Amino acid sequence: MPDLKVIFEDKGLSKYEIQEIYNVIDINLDGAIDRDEYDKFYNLFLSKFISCNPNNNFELKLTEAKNCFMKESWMKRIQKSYNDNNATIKPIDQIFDIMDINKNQNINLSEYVFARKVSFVFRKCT
Ligand SMILES: [Ca+2]
Ligand SMILES: [Ca+2]
Repeated sequence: MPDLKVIFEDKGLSKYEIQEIYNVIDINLDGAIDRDEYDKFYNLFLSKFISCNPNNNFELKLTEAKNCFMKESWMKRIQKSYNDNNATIKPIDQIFDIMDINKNQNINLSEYVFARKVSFVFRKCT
């Protein structure tokens, strides 16, 4: 199994961001990442993030996020409601801005995982 801490540090994530990601991966909260936890994280988060990020620098620029998210059914639904109402603002720009917590015009893995986690929690509330 890859040493995620080393990989994440190499990709420029801070200790705090790495810890936040670990808290998501470590489902049983025993402080260690086992193969099952890693596989779940990979399938739910990492594989998607990597596929959105062809140059593998672990940061999605707006154009990369657009190319990726606009293919998703959830994004198409949001876009359709804006189109139906002749809105001039672009929802992808707003979503990108919300996901880009530190406003550096890139979405890193930590920001991506946080947004996915929050959207999942809200979906469970409804
Ligand atoms: Ca664990
Ligand atoms: Ca950012």
